[in-house]
Amino acid sequence: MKTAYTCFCTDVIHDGHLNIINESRKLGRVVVGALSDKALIRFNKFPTISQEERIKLYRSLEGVDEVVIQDDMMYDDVITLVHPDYVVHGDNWKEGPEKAIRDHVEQIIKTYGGEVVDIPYTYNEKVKKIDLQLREKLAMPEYRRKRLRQLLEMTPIVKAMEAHSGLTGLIVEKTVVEHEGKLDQFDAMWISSLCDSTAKGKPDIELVDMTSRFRTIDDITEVTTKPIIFDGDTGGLTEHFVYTVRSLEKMGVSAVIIEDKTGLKKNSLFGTEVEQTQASIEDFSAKIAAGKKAQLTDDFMIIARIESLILERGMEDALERARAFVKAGADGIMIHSRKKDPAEILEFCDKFRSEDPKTPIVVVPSSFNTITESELADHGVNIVIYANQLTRSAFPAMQKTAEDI
Ligand code: SPV
Ligand code: MG
Repeated sequence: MKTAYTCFCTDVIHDGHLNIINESRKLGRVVVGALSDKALIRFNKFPTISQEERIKLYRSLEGVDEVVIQDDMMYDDVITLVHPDYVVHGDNWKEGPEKAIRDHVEQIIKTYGGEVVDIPYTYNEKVKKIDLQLREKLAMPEYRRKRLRQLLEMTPIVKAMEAHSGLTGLIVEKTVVEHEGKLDQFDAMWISSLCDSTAKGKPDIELVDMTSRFRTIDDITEVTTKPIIFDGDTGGLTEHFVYTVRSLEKMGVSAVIIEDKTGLKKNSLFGTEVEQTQASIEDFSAKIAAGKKAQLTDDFMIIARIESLILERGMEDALERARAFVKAGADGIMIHSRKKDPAEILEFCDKFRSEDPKTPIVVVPSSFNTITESELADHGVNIVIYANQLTRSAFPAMQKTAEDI
């Protein structure tokens, strides 16, 4: 008997999936692959039920003979395991980034006489409604908020891209590319103070107030589902920060990063070219502790950003602060640098990791931009933030268009 294989990456079964099973039954024994959590995330589909629940769901479907886990979104592992005569899929994978997967599968199974079978994609009102309901579920504050912690558990490195408007939020939400034979995407959004200020034509000096920053979050959450890391600048007065924490939690933001500066904050990339003052370890620790005490959910994260390398205060100062801020309750440490060479960042990560194997490390490779995500992950980095690239690329393009016209 021949084997027909189909891969499901859904939490809800609709007419389209049932149609694929029926068509597969006509070809032979039906094996369904459940795409693993890890692969789903890379594929821009965040699971709302567990991998085990998905397997149970697929097993319960009439006409399914076997369910296997598919860990590789390019199908290499399951093709070796199942050796299917047919790989059945909706014909929507003939276009867009998924075409890379189809081409790859076809190339491998052709070598032993296997065939790809494209079934006309089912898109009726019921399917549309289910799609929409799943998206809404991911967008709701209680789901969105916990997603960053879930991602930290499930993926080797979380990739966040800046967003400062509904439109840039949509770009981060929807961008999926094929790279070296795999699909890739961003996991989260960074609401950068620099970009939020720049979009308003203002300097990055905590001049754009929290009410306005929250409005930006609102614009973004209305049209996206991905988790949000908020650039909280210095966090302001501790008495204000405790309110900010609760407001961010309520909006479904997953984390706030606050930097250990005091007085008039300027953008870190100015370094020592402008006057900037680092907060004392005691004062900043007290701010973190107050924020942790104020938060209502266990999901929310307060991440402490250390400016010692930016302000040339040395590695030991950075490490001493990291220890103190974790002790004060920080859920993560962001270490920043404006050097082109990543050496000092990697040295910090290695030293911090040798004493603290767990606390997430965040980096922003704007200056040290030749390093790769996997190199950073090898040094213990958990979150990489592309902090201002959309703004930096859009601004000269708009200026040039204005000049041309
Ligand atoms: C931001 O994006 O506003 C940041 C990161 O704080 S940086 O611009 O590198 O300081
Ligand atoms: Mg900032």
